[in-house]
Amino acid sequence: MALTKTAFITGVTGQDGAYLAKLLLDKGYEVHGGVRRTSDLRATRLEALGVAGDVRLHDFELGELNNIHRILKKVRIDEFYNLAAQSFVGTSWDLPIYAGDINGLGVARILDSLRTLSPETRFYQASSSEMFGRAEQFPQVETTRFHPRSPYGVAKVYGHYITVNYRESFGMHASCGILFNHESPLRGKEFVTGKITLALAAIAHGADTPCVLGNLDARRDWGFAGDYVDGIWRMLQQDRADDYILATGVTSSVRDFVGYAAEALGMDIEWSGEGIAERGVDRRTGRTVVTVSEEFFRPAEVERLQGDASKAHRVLGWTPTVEVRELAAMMARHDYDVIAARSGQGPARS
Ligand code: NAP
Ligand code: F7E
Repeated sequence: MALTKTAFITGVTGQDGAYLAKLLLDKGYEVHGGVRRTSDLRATRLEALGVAGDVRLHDFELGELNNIHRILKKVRIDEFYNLAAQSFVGTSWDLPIYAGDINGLGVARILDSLRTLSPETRFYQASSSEMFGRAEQFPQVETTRFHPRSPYGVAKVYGHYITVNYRESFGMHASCGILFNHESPLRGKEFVTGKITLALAAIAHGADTPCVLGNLDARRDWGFAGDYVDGIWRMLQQDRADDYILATGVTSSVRDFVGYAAEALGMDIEWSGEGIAERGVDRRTGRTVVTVSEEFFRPAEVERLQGDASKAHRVLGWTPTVEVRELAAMMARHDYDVIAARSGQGPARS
């Protein structure tokens, strides 16, 4: 009989942390997770997936080396997944030093602690397509040159290369997943997809406040978080550690995503105007659904991302199962149903 494997997830209260915890529990792992004392979400997403009582939670702040040491001395860990980060790109311009500390140096803290206290533990680092930034190659592959455009992206490049360096220097089983945007009903509402689906769902329920957005032309390769955590797990099951892109290969604009979410809620958006004068109106009701404000533009933008996950398909046998239109509909209907449940109404129309 196979022994139960033990996993530790930093960022277990986040979107990916919750999906990964569920996946590992379903596979029979003993799952431990790090939670910030300051976290007011604590187990909300774990509760949404029905696994809150099954994850062993530990106080964990990635800025504190002693927190990592304490965990490694207390728990024998087979697989360590580092998902914790200051993950919202927009905020990283306000917190550049913090983003560097947590997203960059935090990775070095874990790797060096593992090297000293638990060198056999397999390690996963949550690298990001934001590292490609102003990409010169389409679609992006693992070897595409990085040109990050935000303090978040710069810090993730450090986290990426320190992981590669510990693998090459000390033979550690340390892998990086370069993940393109992945979303779900559990996505934070500060990210553009969650912001759009919540605002449109509220409008479908009669709210008269439009969704105010920034750059509608930005293009992203959006996939479903549930698919991506399966790819993450597969990376740590390989004999040899390596780096892999996870992406759908399809790029869509923010404007496209609005259209897909609107369609799922029975709206039909007509766009008019340009720049900050652009707006989206629902043809069926004449209501303004989207307006644009400079407030949501970034000091430097990543205009377009599109990933090539051929290596993950070939080596890991990984394929995404949810395309962007379906993803937008899943999120919009979920938000519609949550609002309906709060106000005692029925479920979303299809
Ligand atoms: P998320 O929902 O924002 O979750 C981030 C997690 O990190 C939360 O659990 C948060 O805890 C925790 N955290 C933040 N600062 C911390 C600190 N100083 N110490 C300990 N924990 C801390 O992010 P996600 O979407 O699940 O993403 C997971 C990881 O993948 C992140 O590293 C992100 O940068 C990376 N990534 C995400 C995407 C994507 O599209 N989702 C794509 C590429 C890479 P609280 O609950 O206390 O805030
Ligand atoms: O922005 C544009 C914005 O904040 C997407 C994180 O998970 O994925 C995520 O980072 C695009 C950008 O995600 C609004 O300018 C327009 O071009 O949803 P986002 P992100 O910055 O791509 C990567 C891979 C990560 O690693 C990160 O952790 O949408 N946009 N208007 C807007 N974005 C926001 N948030 N709000 C707007 O109103």
